[in-house]
Amino acid sequence: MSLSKAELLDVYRVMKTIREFEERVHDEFAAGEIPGFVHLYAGEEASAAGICQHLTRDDFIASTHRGHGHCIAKGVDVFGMMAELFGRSSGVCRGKGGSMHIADLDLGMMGANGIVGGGPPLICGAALACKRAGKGNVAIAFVGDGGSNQGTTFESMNLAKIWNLPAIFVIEDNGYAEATSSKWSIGASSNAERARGFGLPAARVDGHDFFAVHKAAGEAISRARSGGGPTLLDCKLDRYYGHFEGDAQTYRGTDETKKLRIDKDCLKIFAERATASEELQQDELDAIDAEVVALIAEAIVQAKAAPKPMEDELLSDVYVSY
Ligand SMILES: Cc1ncc(C[n+]2csc(CCOP(=O)(O)OP(=O)(O)O)c2C)c(N)n1
Ligand SMILES: [Mg+2]
Repeated sequence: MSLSKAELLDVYRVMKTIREFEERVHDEFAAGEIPGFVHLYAGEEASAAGICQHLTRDDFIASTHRGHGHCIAKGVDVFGMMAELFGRSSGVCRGKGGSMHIADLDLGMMGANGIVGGGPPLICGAALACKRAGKGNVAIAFVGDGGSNQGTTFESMNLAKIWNLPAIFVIEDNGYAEATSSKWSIGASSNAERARGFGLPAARVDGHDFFAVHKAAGEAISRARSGGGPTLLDCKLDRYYGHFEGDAQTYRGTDETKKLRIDKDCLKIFAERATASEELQQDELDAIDAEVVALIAEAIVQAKAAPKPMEDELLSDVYVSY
């Protein structure tokens, strides 16, 4: 499945936007500018980009507590996201949700989620709606390795199978659930093996390699679109930062993250492949880098300048009005 030049440039822009967003949020959080809990996605960009590159705004995704990358890849506005993190009224949830509740239902982005394992049941509902509507749309849950051990994930795989839903479960195995290693916490030999136990086709994928994720996702999504049912993708990848901002990471080797940035940088791997094949030129990528750096810097300036929600808005948008 080859991508056009415009698509390749778009993929790089998405991955770079996620990386820059996360690096700047890391600095702003350390400076005490961002309230609440923040979990960064830096290092995992190829997964969000490789999956969402196949989607339209009529397809659905459900995310996790580590949701910024999924939101950006699904097209959520980075100005609204940044303002949301800063708790400002121009945020996508009017500054009342913060990092773990970013959602944009108009884009099929069903939300980041503070409940580990909360996404799989949600996408079963969305996938059932897609199936009933009959337009070939799909619903995808991103799930961490920790979330993959939740009963909700197992029940959802089973439900997706018996109802033959256009649902895809993307396990983002970044090696840890907080400080618990996925090397010993996942039964069977892998999540792919577990999924096969439920009767789902499954593939193990190098989550640092955009092209590998994109290919596996393409097969799973086209099967789901044409009525072939659910799939699980088991993506092995790494997070560059701690579980949350402020995590001392005593459970990681001293140079583990330093080495990851050298050996396992999905942006670098993508750029090397795309320039070696002469599909893209380095100066085109440099130009995107400069544009993205300026964009995120401006998003921070605007977020800081935006007002906080007013006291009389405290109870609005808390519950849906029917
Ligand atoms: C139901 C539930 N149990 C526990 C927690 C606390 N918690 C938050 S994140 C996390 C670990 C999640 O690990 P993983 O699914 O691998 O995602 P990652 O943080 O690695 O992206 C836990 C246990 C929670 N938020 N929800
Ligand atoms: Mg994890």
